[in-house]
Amino acid sequence: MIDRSYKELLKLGRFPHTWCPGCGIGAVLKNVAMAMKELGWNNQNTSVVSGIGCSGRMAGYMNLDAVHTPHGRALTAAEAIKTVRPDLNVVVLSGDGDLGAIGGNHLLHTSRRNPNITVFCNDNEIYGLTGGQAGPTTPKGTKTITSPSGEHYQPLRLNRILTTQAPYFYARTTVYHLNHFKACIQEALLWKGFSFVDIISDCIELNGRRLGFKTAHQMFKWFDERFHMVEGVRDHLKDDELGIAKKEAEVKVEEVPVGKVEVKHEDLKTFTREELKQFDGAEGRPLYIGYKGKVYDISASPLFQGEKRMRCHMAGKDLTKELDVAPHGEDLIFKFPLVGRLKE
Ligand SMILES: Cc1ncc(C[n+]2csc(CCOP(=O)(O)OP(=O)(O)O)c2C)c(N)n1
Ligand code: SF4
Repeated sequence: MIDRSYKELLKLGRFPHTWCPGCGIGAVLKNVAMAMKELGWNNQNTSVVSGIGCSGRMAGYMNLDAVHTPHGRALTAAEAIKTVRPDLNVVVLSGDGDLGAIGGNHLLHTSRRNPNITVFCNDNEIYGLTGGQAGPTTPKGTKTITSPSGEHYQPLRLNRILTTQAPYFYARTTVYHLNHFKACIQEALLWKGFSFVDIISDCIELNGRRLGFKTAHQMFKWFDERFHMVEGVRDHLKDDELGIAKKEAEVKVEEVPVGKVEVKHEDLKTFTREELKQFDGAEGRPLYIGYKGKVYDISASPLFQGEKRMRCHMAGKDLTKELDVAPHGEDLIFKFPLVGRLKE
């Protein structure tokens, strides 16, 4: 039986959606929702952000906290959300015009800062919403409403820009190469750092027809002629390649000081839940939390610093349930000193 549970992540009450029949955006939304559902991402742990354009409507159709930003500003909002709520999964769904033209400067600098967010770019090589003008990724020579005798300029090569950063994840796929498309989405969502999936997609109405394609399927076949898949880990992709180029950030492995002895579970200091409550960070007290039977001192966490000591209401408690739904919760905890165990 086909698993349709991904529909829980869609605002079906807002359907029918505004997109033209045959437009590739629907495939992007559906496959992103399917991948999120498989990973257990939901409205408790995930936010989505879009800019403006036909593609920019995607976030609004998701049953998640969604932000519809001004044109070109999706990455600024996404990075801000991730900064104040590092426990959330943050995903950007937008178009090539929104991300690469008016939002191009943010793309340069957000990718450089490498926040842990994923960007899905519906790259239909045109400004769809506004009537089919040439956009930043429109191939040279393409006839559009603003370039009736063929676009003059070379397109912006998103892959070349994004693969010059220190760590990076850039994937190029198409809405036609379904298995490849799904694999890229999944891998990008799991990538720790900034990941960008450039999804070649069709705007059949305001680009395809002008190019002489009668159906979306004819356009898909054209994608198949223009691009081919490559396998394995790459440093970068050539302009006609579909694949993944990535470079991981160097992970610093903390050295265990010589002579440090691992403390056995039974030798750890025990805390009852009542005792734990006293370590609430107030009035200079340390800030402890419980996780899976253990107690960690998270006083040094940046999330609990500053005048307002944000989130102190979460301290002095067993946060196992909360951290288990926060995808990187465990990673956040384990780097803090283990100071005891919870009394069952
Ligand atoms: C500041 C500003 N400038 C221009 C526009 C007009 N505008 C709306 S959508 C768009 C292009 C969107 O292109 P893309 O991101 O490729 O999305 P598509 O519609 O092709 O999916 C433009 C130029 C706007 N809304 N706001
Ligand atoms: S105008 Fe183009 S991009 Fe917009 S919904 Fe229609 S086919 Fe899709």
